[in-house]
Order: sequence, then structure tokens, then C-alpha cells
Amino acid sequence: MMNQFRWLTAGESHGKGLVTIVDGMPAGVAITEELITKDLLRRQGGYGRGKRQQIETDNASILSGIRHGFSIGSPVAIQLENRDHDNAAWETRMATEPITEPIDRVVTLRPGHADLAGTQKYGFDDVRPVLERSSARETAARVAAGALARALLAAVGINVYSQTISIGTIQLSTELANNADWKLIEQSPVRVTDRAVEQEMIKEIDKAKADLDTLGGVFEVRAQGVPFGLGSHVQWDRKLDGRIGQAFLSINAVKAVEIGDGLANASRPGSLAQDLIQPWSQENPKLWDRASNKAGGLEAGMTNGQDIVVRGFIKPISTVPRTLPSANLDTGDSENSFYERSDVAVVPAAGIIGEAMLALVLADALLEKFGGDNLSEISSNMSAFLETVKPRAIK
Ligand code: EPS
Repeated sequence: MMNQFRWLTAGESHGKGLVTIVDGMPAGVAITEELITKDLLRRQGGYGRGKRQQIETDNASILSGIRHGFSIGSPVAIQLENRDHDNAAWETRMATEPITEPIDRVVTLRPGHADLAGTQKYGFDDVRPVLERSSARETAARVAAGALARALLAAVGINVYSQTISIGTIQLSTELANNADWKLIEQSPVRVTDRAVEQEMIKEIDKAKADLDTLGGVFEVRAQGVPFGLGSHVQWDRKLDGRIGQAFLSINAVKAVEIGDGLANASRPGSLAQDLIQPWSQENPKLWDRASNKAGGLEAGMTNGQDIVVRGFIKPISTVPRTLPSANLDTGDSENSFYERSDVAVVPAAGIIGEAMLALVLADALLEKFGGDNLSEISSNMSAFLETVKPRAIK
């Protein structure tokens, strides 16, 4: 299936920088470097981040595709600098040109990271080239691409938000999650509405840090204002839930994805697992209203007019400060895993990355359904279709 909104990233964690190219951005969408940088800084935040974030201040530099503050339909290229690269050691370690001095190879393997599989697959005697690209630093470039997708979606009334559901053993209740206050969440260092839960989460992170350990957790991303009919039931690779699942599982350390009440529905009887379709009447004038949203806005791979609700489950960061028993890449002998520095927990940052990934998938699906070369063409295609979404006997 040919994507309508395509993007790629390039860049290693301590190389010169990161680059993304977004192809398929329609003309007429307001975009500035400031708009992109706002999301980049949101991703850098969050309680539990490590020392690297004190070095970096991500700033988007737009190289192409935008003129006088608006997209012009041509590919948009965005560059981000890695400030850490300017430190002398990295300039040598990550030089793109041949070097003459001996290099300090990384030969102790971290379980859970790309170290072992990557060195074996690519034939390296050094973990460095593998860990540099597998580092979650790459997600900054995704967030830059995602900012373009969000701007396109926002222009047609679709908005994407995120919140933290759990960090370690501390969990936000379903009731609190369903009453998210997005403004308060932006002010929270762990991205939750509830201050008591926030404090518990901070304590949990402090404890893990003192134990020289790391934590995982769960983040939730919601899209509001999503129209009917994105994605399709007719072919496996057009199903939007599958495409969202792939996008979320591609985020570093995400090992499970849930859409709507996916987990809880597995143990409910069928009679209690559906979102009942409400009749249309004077008392209930909302068209095709539902009694609940257990499907998370997706039925048979299509959007059904409800909010999209997706959760990503992240394992604890595999660079564990206390180090783990492991093996040496050269000899196979016992050796504790490699530790340079790391974050303790990245669940709040992962929420921002999840927003970007959902926005990127939705932008692609939006262009498939309502495609056009400029924003006003897309908006009028969308309005024309939405006019047809009603009981069939009504003309
Ligand atoms: C990461 C290790 C850390 C994180 C990094 C992801 O970097 P460093 O090796 O420089 O200490 O800070 O994340 C980022 C740089 C970022 O911008 O999110 C890893 O191994 O995945």
C-alpha cells in the first residue's frame, strides 16, 4: 500500500544531528520552526530523564517545503543538532571520515538493547554503531515529523493528546484517565491530571534511581475530532488499528499496545464488550452516538467517529545503572553490562512520541480518504463526505 504521507528519519545519537524528510504534506498548512520546537521540548521534559537532556536543547531547523510560514506541497526537510556531538570524544568516536587514532570499542553487551542482535546481524566487533542508531534519541526526529502531521490534523479539527497511565507500580485509575485535563497534564512533570498520583510517581522514580534501577510504564494517546471512515475493513494492511499498532510498537522499548478496552474486553462476555449504538432522536440529537468507547474509536479497522484511544506499554530502560550479568562481545566471557548514563523512566516522553506516531498514521489515513494537494481541497472533501454520514433514508 502506497503511503500518502511518507517520512523517514536519519541520524545517530551522538552523530552530528538528526534529519527527517516528510513527503506528501499538502500546501497551505501553517508551519513554523517554533511550532515544531514546542513539541521537541515537550519530548525532552518529564521527571526521570537523565543527564543527556541537560546537554541537548532540541531546535528544529526547516530546510525546505515551507515558505513564509506555510507548507507549499513539496517535501519538508527538518534538521536537529546533537549538541553532545561537539564534545571532543564524540567527534572522534562518531566521525564520518576515516580516523587514524585507536578507538575505544564497546564490547560489553546490554540485555534488552540492540547490542547483541545488532552486532551479530551487521557483523560489527563494536556495539557503538548499533547502539547509536537504536538509541531513543531518534524519536526526536519522529516528533519533528509528527508536528507537521499534527498541524495538518488540527487544521481539520483533529487534536491529539497524551497522558501517563502508570510508572512502575503506580497507576492512574480509569476514572481519572477518562477525566483527563490536558492543560494540567502539560504542567505535570509526569503528565497526569491528579496531583496525588503525580507525587506517588515521582517517589517511585526517586526510589528506582536510588536503587540504581530503571522503570517502565504505560502511556495513553487520544485523538479527538476524528471523522468516520479513516482506514478500511477490506484489506489487512489498510486496517487502521493494525497500522497504529505497528507505529506504536516501533517506539523504543514499547512491547505491547492496547486499543480502547482491548485488555479488559478479552475477559468480558460479548454482551458487555460492545459500544451500543444509540438511536437518533430529539432527546439524543447526536448522530450515531455510542453508550461507551470500549473499541477505542476503531471498528474493523475503520474510525467510527469516536475518539481514538491507544495505550503503549514500555518496558524499563535496558541501560540499567546497577548493571546486569552479561557477556563480552569479543570473548563470550562473563562480564557485567555496559553503562555510560541513562534515563530512569521515559514514560512521559513516550507519551509525546506516541502523539507524534498517532498523528503520523492519522495524517496518512486522512489523505487517503480526503486526499488533495492543498488544505482547502482536503477540508471540502471531508465536509462533503461528512454530509453523507447519516441514516440512509434521510436525504
Ligand atoms: C538512550 C540513552 C541516553 C538517552 C537517550 C536514549 O543517551 P546517552 O547515551 O547520550 O546518555 O538520553 O535519549 C536521548 C538522547 C533523547 O534525546 O531522548 C538510549 O540508549 O536509548
